Parts: sequence; structure tokens; C-alpha cells
Amino acid sequence: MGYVKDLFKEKADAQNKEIKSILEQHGNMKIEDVTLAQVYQGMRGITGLVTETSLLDSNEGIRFRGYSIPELREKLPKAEGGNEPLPEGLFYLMLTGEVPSGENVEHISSTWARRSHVPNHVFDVIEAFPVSTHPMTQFTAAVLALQTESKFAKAYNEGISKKEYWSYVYEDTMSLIARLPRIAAYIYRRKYKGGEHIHPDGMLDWSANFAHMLGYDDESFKELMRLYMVIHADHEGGNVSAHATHLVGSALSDPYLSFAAGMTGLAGPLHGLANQEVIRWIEDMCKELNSDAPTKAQIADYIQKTLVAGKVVPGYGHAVLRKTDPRFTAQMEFAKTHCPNDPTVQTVWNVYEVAPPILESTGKIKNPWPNVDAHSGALLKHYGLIEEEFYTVLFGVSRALGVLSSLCWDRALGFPLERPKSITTEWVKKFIAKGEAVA
Ligand code: HAX
Repeated sequence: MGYVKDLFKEKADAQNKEIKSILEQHGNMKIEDVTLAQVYQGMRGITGLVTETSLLDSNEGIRFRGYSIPELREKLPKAEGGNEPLPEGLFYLMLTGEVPSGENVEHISSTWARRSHVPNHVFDVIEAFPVSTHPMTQFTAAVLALQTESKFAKAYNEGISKKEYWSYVYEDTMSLIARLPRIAAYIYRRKYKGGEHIHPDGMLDWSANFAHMLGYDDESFKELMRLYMVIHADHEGGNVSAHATHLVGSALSDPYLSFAAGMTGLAGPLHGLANQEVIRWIEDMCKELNSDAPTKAQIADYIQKTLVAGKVVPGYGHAVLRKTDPRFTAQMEFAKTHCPNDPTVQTVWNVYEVAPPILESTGKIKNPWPNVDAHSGALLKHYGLIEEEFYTVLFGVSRALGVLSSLCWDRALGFPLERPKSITTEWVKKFIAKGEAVA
């Protein structure tokens, strides 16, 4: 067993003991009451999951194992000459709860480089799709095709003990994360660069190699990829991609099947596809106004027009957050250093000034502030990655770090099949009538 795996097991054993004792002493403790409105309205605010890797505060934003994004940008190891954290380090932190050393990060990097081989049949599956197929559909299908490699599925078929599940889920997690950049880059080069593929460079870190295979060898783009892969990795457990991965994993579907489920959720426009929608919304606005630098007044009008048309302003609002997303702020800071004069970046900043008061004035939008997706497309476009349909695939590669390290924890902590109770409106009416009769 590798030392990271040993360390993870040690941490999981200690956590298991602690959870057992918590449940023995406080298992009947009530956390909160649930209202009928919550039941009908997407279970907002109902605490019903344990996700060890990160925790979201509605005002402060995400913390990964207690560390905010600015803290991670300071504390996690960086590439030589670079300023942005390496996502390998974030993965190590989410998995073990410890801030890694440079050596730990190099170990993860080289493990993933060694495991990055993708079997040919996966490329055949991608090639079977019409080139016009959305990249997220190709990506999810490729992950499913890769399921032939699952060590967990094989071991389960051979009849392993429950106590060993975590070990095979860990192995699948490491191999799947290692392979995702190759798959994603293959889809990109096939769809947008005439199928001229670029071989991986095993000497580069995970994000730099991904950038290289996409066709971007510029150091500053590699830095963007490192930052991008860190900030999109995890957002506690209730968001659609994390929850779907966890839910499907609870049926003991292997990590490939579970992650594919998460990715079909990420492909929705209210979730990960919002990054594509933001850049389309900006481009449609610019086209309509025949300008690549719309004024604030023009932006305000376009926002009103979007709302009147019964559409959402993409990149704004959040189910949990109630302030500007720190993932937006991190990208804004990156842009201030690397591309402050880019016209699309400037437009993103102008939308940020104009949109919140307008959204707030509707009186119904709970969070008028930008989320992670409001900024990412403008940065990618600046470096020439203009194919917005591909943006959610980048998000997906990053999201693997969080949802798969979480899946390792799910199996190591022996979490059972997830199966909440549902009710009918008929049941609700009877429940209300019964309450009224008693009153
Ligand atoms: N533009 C217009 N209307 C919006 C809005 C926006 N940006 N955000 C919320 N609303 C509307 C909702 O559609 C809802 O309208 P109805 O009552 O008519 O149905 C109302 O305001 C109340 O919604 P809410 O309680 O504030 O928000 P929800 O928790 O229901 O939804 C969403 C959260 C993120 C889905 C929502 O804000 C939205 O659709 N935003 C735009 C899409 C987007 O940026 N998604 C990415 C979110 C981050 C993420 O997951 N990234 O991957």
C-alpha cells in the first residue's frame, strides 16, 4: 500500500471510532425541524448528509478541511516558479485532512502520471459519437466506457468483505482522476482541432499536462488551470454533482458509475453548464448591441430584458451562498494580474457592478451575487479557449477531486444505502387535516 493510502486508512479508522462514539452518546439528538416548504422546494437547508471534505458557509463561502480559498492559495504547494496552488495538494488535503508538503504533492502527481493510460476502447466510444455531440455527453460516456477498468467492481464480483470496499474505491479514485485529463483533452482536440491529438507529458504536473494536451503551453494558462482545478473541486455534499455521485455510490456502484452520475448532473444549466451559459449570454448581448464593450447602462437593460423574458441571468444566484462567491473573487484577482484589459473580463466586472441591485430589486432572488461560473469563461476565452461548450468538461475534471475523495470517505466510514422518505400531496393534505383536528 502507498503511504497516502496508509495515512488515509489511519485517519478513517480514527474517524470511524469518533463517529461511533458520537452516535452512541448523541444519536437521538435533533438537529432541526423540517418545514413542508423545504420538502416541496428542493430540500433547501435540510441537513441530511455528512461530507468530510469541505463545508459551505452561506456568507463566507467554501472551506476545504477548514481552509478558505485565499488560505489555500497561500498554504498549498505550488509548481516551480508558479503562484497558484497545485490541485494535487488540495486532493491530498481533502483525503487526509492534512496540508501536504511539496514532496507529498509530487508523489500524487507522479502516481497520477503513471496511472494515466486510457484503453483504446474508450477512444472508440468517443469516436462513435457525431462530432457535434455536446462535450459533456462525450465525457460522461467515456467515463462509463472506462468502467471496464474498475477494480472495485471486479473485487465485489469476487466476493470481498465490506471492510475492504474502501481500498478498491481508493484505487479506482486514483486511476480515474489520473485518466480524466487525457479523456477530456481527446474530446477537445477531436471536436475543435480536427482530431490532432497531443501526447501527454509525464514530467508535468496534472494541470500543466492537461493544459499541454489541450494545446496550451503558455505558463500563465497552466497557472489558470491549476487555480481552476482547485476552486471547482468541491462545494460540500448537497450540490447536484456531489450528491449524485454520493447517492449512486451508496448503492455500491463503483466510482466510474458514480462519477458518471455526478457528471450528468453537472451538465445541467442550473449547475455546471452555467459557465457555458454565462459566456453565451455575454456574447449574445454584445452581438445584439454590436459592441464588445457594452456600457453599464446597456448591461442593466439587457439584464432587465433577460428577466422579462422569464430567463435566469446565468452566473448569478446560489442555493446556499448569500454573498459574492470567493471562487469568483479568486478568478477576479487572477484576471487583475494576468489580463485586466481583456474586453470580456471587463464586461464580467461591469456585470458584477450592475447585476446585484437589479436582481435584488425583484424581491424574490435570494442571492443576487455572482457564483463561480460568472467569471471562468472570460478567463478561458482570454487565452484562446473560446469553445464554451467545453467549459463544463473542465469543471467536471476538477469536480472529480472532491466527489471521489468523498466517495473514499463514504466507503471507509461504511455509510449505508441512501434512501430518504418521500410523501405525496395527498399524504400532506391528510397530515394538515389531522393537525387541524387536534388543534
Ligand atoms: N436570474 C434570474 N432569476 C433567478 C436567478 C438568476 N440568476 N437566481 C434565482 N432566480 C429566481 C429563481 O429562478 C426563482 O424563481 P421562481 O420563484 O420564479 O421559480 C427565484 O429567483 C428564487 O430562487 P432562489 O431561491 O434565489 O434560488 P434557488 O436556490 O432556487 O436556485 C440557482 C439557485 C443557482 C439555481 C439560481 O440562482 C439560478 O438559476 N442561477 C442562474 C444559473 C446559475 O448561475 N447556476 C450556477 C449555480 C452555481 C453552480 O452550481 N455552479 O455549478
